[in-house]
Amino acid sequence: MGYVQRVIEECEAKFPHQVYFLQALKEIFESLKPEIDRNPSYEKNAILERLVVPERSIAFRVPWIDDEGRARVNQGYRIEFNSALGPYKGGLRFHPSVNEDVIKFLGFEQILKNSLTTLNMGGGKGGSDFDPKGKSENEIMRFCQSFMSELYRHIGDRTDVPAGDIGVGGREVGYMFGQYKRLSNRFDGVLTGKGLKWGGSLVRKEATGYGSVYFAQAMLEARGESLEGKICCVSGSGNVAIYTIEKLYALGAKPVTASDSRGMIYDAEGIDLALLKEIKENRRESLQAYAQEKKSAIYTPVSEYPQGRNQVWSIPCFAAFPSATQNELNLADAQELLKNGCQCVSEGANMPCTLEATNLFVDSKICYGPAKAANAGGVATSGLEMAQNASMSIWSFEEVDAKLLKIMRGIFAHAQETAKEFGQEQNLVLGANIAGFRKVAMAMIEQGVV
Ligand code: NDP
Ligand code: 2IT
Repeated sequence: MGYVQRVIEECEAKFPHQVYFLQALKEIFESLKPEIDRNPSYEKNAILERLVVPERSIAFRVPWIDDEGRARVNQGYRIEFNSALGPYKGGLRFHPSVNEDVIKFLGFEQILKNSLTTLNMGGGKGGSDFDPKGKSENEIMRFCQSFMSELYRHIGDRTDVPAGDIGVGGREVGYMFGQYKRLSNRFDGVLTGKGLKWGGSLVRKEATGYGSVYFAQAMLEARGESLEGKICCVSGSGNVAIYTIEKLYALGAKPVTASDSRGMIYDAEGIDLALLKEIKENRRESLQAYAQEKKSAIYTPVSEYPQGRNQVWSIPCFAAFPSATQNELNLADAQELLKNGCQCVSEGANMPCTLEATNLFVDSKICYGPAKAANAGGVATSGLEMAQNASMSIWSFEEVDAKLLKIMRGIFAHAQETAKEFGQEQNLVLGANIAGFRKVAMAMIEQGVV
């Protein structure tokens, strides 16, 4: 049995219930095979066995008091996966589905994603099974303060720098930063995605969505294509989806869908971005409100999705931007997209496509940007926020945006070059995984068995 297969099987035996972690692991390791076969030094240095075990896993109790005065408890996590390239870096997710498996898959992906950015960041991820939906402003604040009351002792601007993810945006980062500062008595760049008046970077809020569109643009340009005038389908309606839609409009494309956990909208006139922002960023309401206010929009609730399949992927489009959550696009969705002529998929969310859908997109040779490449703009701009904090400087919107564009184009070129080495120029899954892995593995070898 080959080295890669042996480590996959060991992980399957050790963590049979960690289905998301095993899914991410298989996608990555399968594509590393040709690189591993060429270099016996990886096995000699036990790189894969070391890579799959987090350097440190922290699980903790998060007690808080709700508005009725009842004591409530949630589970908190921070998994500090790999620091070969720099301080642990990665978001915090607050969602009822969060468990160790989810945080492990996200942290594992983050190692290679951060490597691709070319900035010095290791990989980590954290979060809680806390559900922000239906909670008052004060409950959110008390929860964030309690979460940080434990987390603060594990993080630091040169140790571990968390940020946002699902359910964690500027508001939550603010409450967590306030509590960190109070407990540590330090104003450090210990979180990214901070408010613009107190250490945040311009473009961080927009970065993941903008980056995902920049990545699509780079893939298409390499084939003499563009997004201009093209119909696009976006899923999600949170941070990543909103700024994906904003950048699609800026490049002359027409985004016609959005979704949330309760349903989806199809607006043939093009999504009204100002209305979407008002409903999601200010009022924090369901997308149903969009359809009530905009007559050209058709709203389909999840209960009416045929066979439970996300209706977003049934709308014919040139390019698709899955930007909500993991496994939101399955094999049947991928087949339908291709049947309807879809030429490009850029993953804003982490692992939004099932393994079968990913394999079909790769085999079909359309432009397919895997998450760790296509959505790396968010963490890359977090890295730019860290650089500004460390040098006490503030860069303009144009300056940060130009750096983001350059990083995204660089990631595309690096992934494509790497794929070409293996005779598979179009396979950016292979290219991104190997390009990200090489740098981490070399750093681990050079730093010895630690
Ligand atoms: P937000 O919380 O801002 O938005 C998430 C969106 O996805 C909401 O519309 C939400 O609907 C929907 N959603 C979440 N979970 C589910 C679910 N289980 N089923 C259906 N819909 C769901 O998060 P982000 O936009 O920040 O994150 C979206 C994705 O992008 C995630 O995969 C995240 O890991 C990834 N990502 C985020 C980055 C960032 O910088 N924020 C960077 C790189 C990747 P509802 O409002 O109803 O819950
Ligand atoms: O998945 C991700 O890359 C993020 N949620 C962003 C992490 C970060 O540190 O900015």
